[in-house]
Amino acid sequence: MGQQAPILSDHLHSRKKTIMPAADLTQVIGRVALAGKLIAGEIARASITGGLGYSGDTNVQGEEQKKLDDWTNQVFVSLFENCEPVCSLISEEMETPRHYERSCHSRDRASYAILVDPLDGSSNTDVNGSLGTIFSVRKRAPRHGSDAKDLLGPGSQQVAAGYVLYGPATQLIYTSGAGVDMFTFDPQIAEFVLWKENIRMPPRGPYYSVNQGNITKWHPGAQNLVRHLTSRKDKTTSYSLRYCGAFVADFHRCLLEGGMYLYPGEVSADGKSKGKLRLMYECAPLGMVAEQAGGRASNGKGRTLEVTPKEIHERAPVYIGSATEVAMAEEFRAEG
Ligand code: FDP
Repeated sequence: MGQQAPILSDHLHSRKKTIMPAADLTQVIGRVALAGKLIAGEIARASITGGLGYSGDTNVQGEEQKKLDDWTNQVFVSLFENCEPVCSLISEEMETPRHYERSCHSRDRASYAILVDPLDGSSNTDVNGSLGTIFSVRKRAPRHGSDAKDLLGPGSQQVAAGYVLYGPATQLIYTSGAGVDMFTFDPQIAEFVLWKENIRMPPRGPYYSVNQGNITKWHPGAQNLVRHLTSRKDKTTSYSLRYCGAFVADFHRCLLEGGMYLYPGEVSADGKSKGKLRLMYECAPLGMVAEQAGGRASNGKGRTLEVTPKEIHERAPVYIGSATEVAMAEEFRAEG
């Protein structure tokens, strides 16, 4: 038998140079991993337990909720109820933050907020497509209240971020400022096992991922960018389209094989360009992962991690992936 790769908890205990102290990191990522295991199990069985389809409710963004959106959100609500030092949970599925007063620390130990999209790509639930969970961790200000005011800073303030991908295998990817590490869930031992350490994203890639059916709704810069990527004049304009419909799954391909995921702003009747993805718990966390792996994330005009949100559910356009393709997107965006 060869040498066994470390399991997630052993790996976390041994981490040095991360932004969060190892003890806090271990607790928070450990809880996310537990959520990932529970969610992976529920998704796998949902078609035989009646767990698919719509719940009949709408979320804070006015989108129809799937039963699994609600179920996965409840997993985070209950798992973080007793997870010192996390004292606030912000979720795509909840209008206001959930505050756990007893987990607040003010003097001896930092407290944190976790921001999540519990089920990314939920249009894929009923067709057995890839899904994800995205998370971001931010340190709370020393005298914070139960609201989220102190958390409305740029994504560069994140102290950890990552995602769980529910595909043919369940994988957990995280960063806490010391590179990006990737774990695969081994159902035989019910543990996440280290697969790749300090992943580097290729500086350019062969793929772009976008809902191209929306092309006529985008601003001209994004339309021209996609025309350029597919103009097939030479190697640098001959990209292949891959689109899963789940940000996590499409980003994961960029991380491993290079390329770019984009969700440009759609131009509304009043001439304003509005994104779909949420800045604080979708774009910023994957932006941190991208940068830690040598890639980039931009809103088309500048670095995603420098955008200061005005509210927790704010949306943003996003161009994320290999440095070459994101720089190209910014050039086209600058022209229109
Ligand atoms: P979903 O609404 O299904 O949760 O951010 C949400 C997201 O999925 C991304 O995961 C995905 O890439 C995108 O929206 C899909 O949107 P379109 O249906 O417009 O392609």
